[in-house]
Amino acid sequence: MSTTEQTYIMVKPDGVQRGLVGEIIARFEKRGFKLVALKMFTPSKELLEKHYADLKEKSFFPRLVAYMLSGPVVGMVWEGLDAVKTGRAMLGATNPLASAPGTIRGDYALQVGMNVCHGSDAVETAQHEIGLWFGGEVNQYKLSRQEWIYE
Ligand code: RTP
Repeated sequence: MSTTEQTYIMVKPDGVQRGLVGEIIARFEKRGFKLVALKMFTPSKELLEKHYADLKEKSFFPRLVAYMLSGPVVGMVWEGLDAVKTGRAMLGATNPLASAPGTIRGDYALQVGMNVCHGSDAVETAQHEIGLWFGGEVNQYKLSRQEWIYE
């Protein structure tokens, strides 16, 4: 069953440095999703440790945290039909070499440690991440072009 959902999408430090913020926003806008929150900032180590808590036993965890601390990120909340699953599909596989061309990672990345963007992997995870990164605060508004996206 398809449902209207919110997902947390984040342009990672390499995506910001490479000037891919506009491209990533454009892809979500053009697909038909609604932007309900947007913020640029350098995350704290504590926040990253909470965000990636499920990975803390992994050998790559310290490298991952250092990478995410290396510069500002752009966090966003996108809303729409099946936003979580579709957002992940638009990002591509975690390892960019396994990502299909046409996906963000498949078009702009080569290595897992520099994979440009993050996307929530489940509806519950998305709600948790929106709470962590935005204190749960998102905008509520009617998007006029919605009538031309949904039948
Ligand atoms: P993300 O949270 O960034 O959307 O990535 P994901 O769910 O597709 O993948 P996950 O397994 O949760 O990994 C989170 C991020 O950790 C880095 N990573 N490095 N083997 C490695 O060196 C390795 N594996 C994962 C990546 O930045 C990945 O996106």
